[in-house]
Amino acid sequence: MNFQSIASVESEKALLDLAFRKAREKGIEKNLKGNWLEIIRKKESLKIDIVKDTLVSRLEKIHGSFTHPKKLPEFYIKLMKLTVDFDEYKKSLASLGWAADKVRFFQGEYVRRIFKTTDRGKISELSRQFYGRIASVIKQIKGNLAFLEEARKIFRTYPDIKEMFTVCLYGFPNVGKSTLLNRLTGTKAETAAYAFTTKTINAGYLKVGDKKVQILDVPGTLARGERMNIIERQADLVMKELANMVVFVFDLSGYSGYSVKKQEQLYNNLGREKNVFVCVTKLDLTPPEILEEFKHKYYSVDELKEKIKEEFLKREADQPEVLS
Ligand SMILES: Nc1nc2c(ncn2[C@@H]2O[C@H](COP(=O)(O)OP(=O)(O)OP(=O)(O)O)[C@@H](O)[C@H]2O)c(=O)[nH]1
Ligand SMILES: [Mg+2]
Repeated sequence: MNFQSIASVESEKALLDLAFRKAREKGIEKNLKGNWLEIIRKKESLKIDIVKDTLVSRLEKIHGSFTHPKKLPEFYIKLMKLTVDFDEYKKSLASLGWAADKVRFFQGEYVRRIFKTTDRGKISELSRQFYGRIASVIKQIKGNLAFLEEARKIFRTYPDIKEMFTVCLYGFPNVGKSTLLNRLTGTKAETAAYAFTTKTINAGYLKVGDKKVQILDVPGTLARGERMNIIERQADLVMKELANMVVFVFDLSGYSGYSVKKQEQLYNNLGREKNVFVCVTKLDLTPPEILEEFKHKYYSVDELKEKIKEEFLKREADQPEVLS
């Protein structure tokens, strides 16, 4: 799923400016034939058509560049529900269709009325009315356009998650999850010495023969149940909904700011319905006596790599052969 190519959403003012400017520039048709009445009618209706075409095509383009919720995989719907007001999103998308229909309707209506009147002043009056009506329609979706532009910026941070064997790197903030992702997959996810560096999901891929395993680095979590913010909730979503294997990233060094005890509690609360493996980070910063105490309980990065491959191959072997 690619969320990078969604077109930017103009403000209502920019849309109207564009449509009216195009009508002014292109609506000057020189070779209109007929008597003065016919020429005025054609001129005004040409401008009205240009306004309609410009607005409808822009609105349709914006609508088309957002994937319709019905076509989205379940995981992305859940991610959207966490990160944007999903009902508002659906309403805003629908408002584009509503506005396009209204613009089409007024164009038909006013062109018809222009061609019915024989009064020059009335033709100008009808044109003005049309522009007023259109401006009012587009202004009514001002909030929806602004909402979609904000949603677009959030969607752009979504990773391109594929349906395949998936490992989730899970743990407290600042313990070294993104650093681990980079080491396992060669990705260049941002890392920094403070909590909540990762605000959305990073994806990397580990090669296993001619196949690949997807590794997702998620924001650090404080696992505070209902009090979790939307950044943390993404971690739970990936861990619970997507991961075939969870790697609990454990920092024994104390540099993350979270005690060993706290991290053990989080680990113990994970439940055993998931396949959870522990990987210890910052070995170079950890006192040897602590490493000694925990040495039978965790995997190093290299051991983890092998473990991931092993789990993936085990799972492949369990899958029934697909007959073609
Ligand atoms: N010395 C040392 N530093 C490490 C190691 N692993 C991670 N770090 C450092 O620890 C800090 C946190 O690492 P990140 O990978 O950003 O941690 P994170 O768990 O992704 O953090 P959030 O995204 O905030 O949840 C960074 O400054 C890293 O450079 C390691 O093995 N050794
Ligand atoms: Mg991170």
